[in-house]
Amino acid sequence: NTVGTHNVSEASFFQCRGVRDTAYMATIDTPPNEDVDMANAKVMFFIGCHLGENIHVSHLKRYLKGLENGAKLIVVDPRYSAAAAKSHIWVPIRPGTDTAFLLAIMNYLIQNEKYAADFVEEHGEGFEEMAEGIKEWTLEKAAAECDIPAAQIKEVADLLAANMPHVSIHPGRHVTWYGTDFQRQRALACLTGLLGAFGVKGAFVPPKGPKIGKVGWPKKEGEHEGNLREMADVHHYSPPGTPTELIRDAAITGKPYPIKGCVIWGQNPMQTMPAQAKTIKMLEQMDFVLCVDVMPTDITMYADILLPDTSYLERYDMIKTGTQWNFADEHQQYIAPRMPLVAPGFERKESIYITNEIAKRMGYGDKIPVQTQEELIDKMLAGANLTLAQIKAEGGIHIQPGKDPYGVSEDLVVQFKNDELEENGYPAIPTYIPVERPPQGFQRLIYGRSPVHTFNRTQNNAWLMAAQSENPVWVNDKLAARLGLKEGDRVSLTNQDGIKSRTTTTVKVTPGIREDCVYMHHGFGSMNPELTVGCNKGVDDQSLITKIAVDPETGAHGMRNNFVK
Ligand SMILES: Nc1nc2c(c(=O)[nH]1)N[C@H]1C(S)=C(S)[C@@H](COP(=O)(O)OP(=O)(O)OC[C@H]3O[C@@H](n4cnc5c(=O)[nH]c(N)nc54)[C@H](O)[C@@H]3O)O[C@H]1N2
Ligand SMILES: Nc1nc2c(c(=O)[nH]1)N[C@H]1C(S)=C(S)[C@@H](COP(=O)(O)OP(=O)(O)OC[C@H]3O[C@@H](n4cnc5c(=O)[nH]c(N)nc54)[C@H](O)[C@@H]3O)O[C@H]1N2
Ligand SMILES: [Mo]
Repeated sequence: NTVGTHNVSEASFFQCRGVRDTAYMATIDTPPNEDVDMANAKVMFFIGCHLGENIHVSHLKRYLKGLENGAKLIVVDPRYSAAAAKSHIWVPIRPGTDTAFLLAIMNYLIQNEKYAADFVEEHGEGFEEMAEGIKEWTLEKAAAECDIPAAQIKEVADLLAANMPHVSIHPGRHVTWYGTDFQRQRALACLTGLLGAFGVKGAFVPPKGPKIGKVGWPKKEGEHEGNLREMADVHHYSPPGTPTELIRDAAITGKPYPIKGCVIWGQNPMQTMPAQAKTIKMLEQMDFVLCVDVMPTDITMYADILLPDTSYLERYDMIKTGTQWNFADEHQQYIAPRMPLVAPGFERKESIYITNEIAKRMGYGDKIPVQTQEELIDKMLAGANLTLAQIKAEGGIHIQPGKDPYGVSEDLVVQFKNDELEENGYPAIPTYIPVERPPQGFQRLIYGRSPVHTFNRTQNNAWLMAAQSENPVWVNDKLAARLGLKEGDRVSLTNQDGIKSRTTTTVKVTPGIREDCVYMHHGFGSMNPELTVGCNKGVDDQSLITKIAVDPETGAHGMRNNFVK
């Protein structure tokens, strides 16, 4: 803000959930977070969401409560995930075809008048046009595209219809898969609308959280030119910031202007972004790279200066707020600043100290809003009439009565057709865009979370590495037999561009994955030798993701378009 650059890119948007947020905004005008009332759902519907391996504790609690309460679970995943293992219907879909599946469900529900007609009448916009536009998506057509039985698509649709509106259509989280993801996320939001699954028990229900104050750096005054996205007039539904690919390309080509310095703060773009060779090119042409991290990683190898941040156990941290909104009869709100357990070790400094010292040297000393993290927290808490001292006296967490989150706003509009999208040159109704299929002799590389690790951040944690020290590659049992592979065999992988993994891993032979893909956990195979525990353990999925797919609406990176043998 203060320097005035637009070129800020967060992995959590452009390589994760940004597509989801803006696709829902283009449909219901609000980002969905993961606001599904799973605890009270009659049916939970997951599309490539593998809760239980993907851990967010509060979400997991709601999900487990839902199962305990007898909810039926539908899991759409080419792999037999932990969630699939608990499901009533597992749909082992052909990777990349989910939008076709969703369109067929919607078409079937509409054709057979099994949708929430009153809700659609009251809140829908462009319904007729969408109904007309997706007519071609019969169960049979989708079955052929998705490589699953038509009867199973019907079974899913009927189960949703029989239980609407109390269905949790999970909006997903990591959704940058194929560069066609905005359309799939739009289809999910439209399906939610078709089922009337907003604001009622078990449906999409945004919680009413507590309000705290905001403190920030002043924005640079006056016009700042040089927004790469605006200059290129692309990605009109970009999440906040600049699509990473635009920044990387500008840095490499020097056009429309050179980018010669960068700050990488708590991100690891070497393993987060596809096409590592391009990332290296970008970094090598920089005059200056600053990294702020808690350990040496593959990105810090490229730092001119590496500043050591305090770890989360050594610092005051941002305030966590939320609600216990869906399984206590009483709705509760909480406000909880994270507090240090130990003093910072070695030369580690908290992020506010680092920012302020840099700001002073750059001549922005007079703009510094707070001196310490504690001061920041106190100022934010003032917005809720609280102080840090008070919260400490309350045992570290402040709990207050919450508000009933149920009910549908009269203003809610579900844009089945979005004219503005059309004006910007994108499909106005959810549209299926096929992706390339694996060439002969190759399998699609898909990846996901390890339940015990967090990306590569835990690769130097000796306890977690003892629990899981590498990332076996899941290979379908019939395919393994054809390839002569046995459980535990050590392999390397080569992708369609001839890029070979630097390291090896073992094979996990299982019927729990389709034959056209292989699966591995993300975050392994780090190459920084200073990562004394984690270096060269397992295979880095990102090193094999060399073919880039950019989502036209958002500029986010699709990462499941690569094939390996
Ligand atoms: N191939 C592939 N790519 C992916 C994904 C995938 O599954 N496969 N997942 C995608 C998703 S969903 C996301 S959200 C992104 C995540 O991408 P990133 O946000 O880049 O996440 P990490 O890889 O964990 O990198 C975090 C970095 O921050 C450092 N760090 C940890 N704690 C602290 C701290 O307290 N302070 C500071 N300053 N640094 C800290 C870590 O050491 C690490 O270097 O990656 C995306 N990219
Ligand atoms: N333990 C742990 N938990 C985490 C994290 C972590 O690092 N560790 N990271 C957190 C973050 S930032 C995020 S974004 C979430 C990510 O969690 P999720 O949003 O659940 O995303 P992924 O882990 O990428 O999901 C991978 C699943 O998608 C399936 N899949 C692959 N291709 C397709 C396809 O074409 N169609 C369908 N339907 N499914 C497909 C895979 O088989 C796999 O089961 O996890 C969060 N939770
Ligand atoms: Mo993420």
